[in-house]
Amino acid sequence: MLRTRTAFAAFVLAFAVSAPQVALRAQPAPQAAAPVPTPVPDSSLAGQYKSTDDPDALLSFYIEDGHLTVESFDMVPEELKTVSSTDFDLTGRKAKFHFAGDENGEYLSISGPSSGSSPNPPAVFRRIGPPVHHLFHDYVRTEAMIPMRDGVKLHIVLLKPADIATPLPFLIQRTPYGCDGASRAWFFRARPELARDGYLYVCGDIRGRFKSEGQFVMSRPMVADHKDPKSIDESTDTYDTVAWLLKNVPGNNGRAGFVGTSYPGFLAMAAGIDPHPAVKAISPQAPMIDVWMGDDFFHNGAFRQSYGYDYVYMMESSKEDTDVSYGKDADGKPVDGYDYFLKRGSFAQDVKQSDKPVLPTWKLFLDHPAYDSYWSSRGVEHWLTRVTVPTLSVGGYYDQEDMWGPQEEYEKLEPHDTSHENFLVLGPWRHGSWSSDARHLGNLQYGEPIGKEFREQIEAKFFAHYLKDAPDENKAGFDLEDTASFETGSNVWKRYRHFPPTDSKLTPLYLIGNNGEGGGELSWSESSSLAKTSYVSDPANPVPYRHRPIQPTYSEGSQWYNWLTEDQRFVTGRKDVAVWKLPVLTKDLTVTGEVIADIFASTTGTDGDLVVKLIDQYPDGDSDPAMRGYQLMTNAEIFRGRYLDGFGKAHAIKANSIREYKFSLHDVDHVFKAGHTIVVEVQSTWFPLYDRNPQTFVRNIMTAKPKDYKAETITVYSDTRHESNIEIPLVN
Ligand code: PG9
Repeated sequence: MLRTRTAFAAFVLAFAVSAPQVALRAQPAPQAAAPVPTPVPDSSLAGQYKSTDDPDALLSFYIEDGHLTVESFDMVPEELKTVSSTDFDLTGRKAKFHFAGDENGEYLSISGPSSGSSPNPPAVFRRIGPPVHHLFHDYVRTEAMIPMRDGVKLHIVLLKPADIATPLPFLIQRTPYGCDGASRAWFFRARPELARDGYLYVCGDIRGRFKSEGQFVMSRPMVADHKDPKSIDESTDTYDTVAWLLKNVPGNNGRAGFVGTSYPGFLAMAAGIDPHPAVKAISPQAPMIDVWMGDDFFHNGAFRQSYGYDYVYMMESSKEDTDVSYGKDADGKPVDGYDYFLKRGSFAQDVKQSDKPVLPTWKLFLDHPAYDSYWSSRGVEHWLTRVTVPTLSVGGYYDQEDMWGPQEEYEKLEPHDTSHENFLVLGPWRHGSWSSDARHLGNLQYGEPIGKEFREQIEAKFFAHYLKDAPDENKAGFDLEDTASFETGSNVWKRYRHFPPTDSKLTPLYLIGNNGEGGGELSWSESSSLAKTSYVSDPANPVPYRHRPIQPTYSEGSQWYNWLTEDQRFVTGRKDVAVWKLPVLTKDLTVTGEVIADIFASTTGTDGDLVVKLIDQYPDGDSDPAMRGYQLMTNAEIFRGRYLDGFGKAHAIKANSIREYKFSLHDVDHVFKAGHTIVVEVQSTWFPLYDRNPQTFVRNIMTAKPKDYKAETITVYSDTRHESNIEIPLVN
């Protein structure tokens, strides 16, 4: 799920990492009971203030109607409560502003809400000039229940700018996460550029969620015939929503666009399948396209246990979102998710120990572990046979939930793109983090606010170009030919006429074993002699997928969001992780396109998983102290062995037979710099994100018994008949 980050929230989050650069005066002691006259704020406090840690964090303060007021690019003006001549509260958000001076001039500190028992340290801002006033349209909020073709009514919130007289297009987001909070302030916070451009913004609750009637069905399958008046799916609900809006909302220009991230991204894509003729542009962002193949719930047949458990608990316990907890240990500390899921066992056991009944999607996981019609009917890729409307797919190279969806969507549509209306934007973002202005993701530095750049230069122009009657000059310039990608390592935006670009060539990088344990070398040439590498994978001691302790996925303080960028050294030394390394690079290596793992392996068991990771290892003397020796994954994926002969049905692997595991590690656009090293790691557990494979074949892996979980030896081969390698899309 996407949690939108506002610039303001970003300051509050930033407090955790930013040490204040000036000593702050103690806060004035609270006044005794007698009412104290509220001081009138001093106009000398007015100004634009910039964070000392984040060059993109700017706040403006000024006096309006006798009150100190704050605004920013994405924060509508808000009146502050005066506490004293130097202290002001933003009550709703529990933030406190304290103005003070030092030898260099005035500064401002902000204290955010405390997290847990420790208060956040204040962020420090310095005055850089007079206040800046931004344009905020006067969005008026109304609600409606819209009848669908089967009589079910769906709830929408409409935000209509009262200060724009010309007809406007609709910009629609449909969501399972609730529209009650949709307001002018929320729109500017979530999508400031689009809010400023002026749209008839519609937020719609989908069936069975929040204020909408009907039944919620997780990633609802598409129906075959959209003409049948009785059958419904997300595409028909979209169609009916547009038809109603055109008729019932005055001041529209007859055009509609859809935007959404993740589940709402899937819903935006559904708007493009047999679309209403008024739909003129869609931007599915991090859409889940197939939750079994490569998005939220399974990857290549491996079940995402912690995510599948947590997300379904959140969504299906009630019509609204329900929090997940892993409980507390004997010392009152939150239980580590690694221990929690290890103790609970197979997914069937996991669900049995839940305080909820078997929720519908848990039942789907339990009864349909393989890719049968229940899952393929949910696969949106099977419907992508035509570019019906201009489509802007957006995805993150570090998306921890739906990395596969946008890449698959673009690739499926591309052969049908005769009118050049299939566009792709990829960047080193986590799930939906193009909504943030940050210049980094975890420890990965971009050097520029790439989310903002994408929103201003591509997204806003895309919608203005296809939806507005007369886009203003700025917005007329939608000039994306096909793909924009932010290349990491070099940290530059690249534009391509097609992705992957034609000059990138898949080049094998061979895993040369060392006839023993642990791994070996990588080489651009094949192995001339037999070499193999073995490790023992024990389901009783699985490799953690991220640093422990592991919090519930969406809980406060959860480290879920950036796990794909974590330094892999925390597992590299384990005996059940095999490691191959290339000698230190003497020149930059640009890699753009899809990476493919092609591994020949055997197991002493009759089932098993293979996880393959491609890693950029930074030099020990890197100029950024945080990155010295850092092992940054650029690509990674898992494959469940029981599906080597097809995803539709599980088959046992013959013990000790050599099998070829060939699967995609997804797209990348990265420069491995001179002085860095390329590393490949292979392991057979990635827990608890992926359930443990018992390594003994059982018909339904969800109900495996404790006795089925066995330690087994995995061997990776490198010889003339079994050339284990990673195919790298080399550009130079
Ligand atoms: N990744 C979330 C999701 C989408 C679809 C199905 C299940 C989960 C989301 O962020 O919406």
